Amino acid sequence: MTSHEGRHRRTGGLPPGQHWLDEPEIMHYGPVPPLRPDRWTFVVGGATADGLEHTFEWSDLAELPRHDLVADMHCATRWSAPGLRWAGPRAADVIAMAPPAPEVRSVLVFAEFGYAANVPVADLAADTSLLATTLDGEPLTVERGAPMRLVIPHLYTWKGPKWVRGWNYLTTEDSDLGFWEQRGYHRRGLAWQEQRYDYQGEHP
Ligand SMILES: Nc1nc2c(c(=O)[nH]1)N[C@H]1C(S)=C(S)[C@@H](COP(=O)(O)O)O[C@H]1N2
Ligand SMILES: [Mo]
Repeated sequence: MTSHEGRHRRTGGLPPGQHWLDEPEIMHYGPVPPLRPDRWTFVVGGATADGLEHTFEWSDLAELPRHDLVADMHCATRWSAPGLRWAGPRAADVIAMAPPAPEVRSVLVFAEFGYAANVPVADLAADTSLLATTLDGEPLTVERGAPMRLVIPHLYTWKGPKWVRGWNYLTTEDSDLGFWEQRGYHRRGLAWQEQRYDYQGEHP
C-alpha cells in the first residue's frame, strides 16, 4: 500500500464498515453527459430568502475565491479512497449569493440527467464543502464530473453529485428525495456514523 505515502495519502481515519482502495472507482448511474460550458448554468431555487430563482453562469462562479481541499472519499458501497486533492469555490459562497429562507434546513442538490441528493444546509455550508473544478491539479475529466462536482468529504460520496447544476432549498413541507434517498438511503449520510440507510438513526 505504498501509494498511500505518495500522491494519495490518507487524511483521516477509516469510517466504520469501510475498506481502503488506492483509487476511487469511477461510479455513477447512467451515461456521462457531454461537456457544453456555453450552455451551462447553475441554478439555486426552491425556498430562497427572496423567493426568486438565482441563475449563475460559469463566469460568475469562476470569479469566486478558490480553495484547496485534500480529502478521503467514502462510497456507501464500502470502499474509501485516500487523499483526493480537489479545488474550487466553496458551496458556502454560493449560499451567500443566494441564501435560503430562514426555515430551510436542507437542500436537494441536482445534476445532469436527474441525479440528485438530499443534503442538510449545515453540511453544504461547511468550509470543506467545495464545488470542485479540478482534481489533483488538473481540470476534472468528464468521467469525474466536469465541469463541476460537489465534494462534501464527511458525508458518503453519493451526496456529491458529479455534473452538478444547482440545488433547491427545501422547507419541511417538501418531500423531494434524491436518487439514492428514494431507494432507502439516508437523508444525511454521515460516513462517521455509518448513516447508509434511512433506518439508521436521526436525520434532519
Ligand atoms: N451525477 C452523479 N453524481 C454522482 C453519482 C451518480 O450516479 N451521478 N454517484 C455518486 C457516487 S455513489 C459515488 S461513489 C461517486 C463516485 O465518484 P467517482 O466516479 O469519481 O469515483 O460519485 C457520486 N456522484
Ligand atoms: Mo458511492
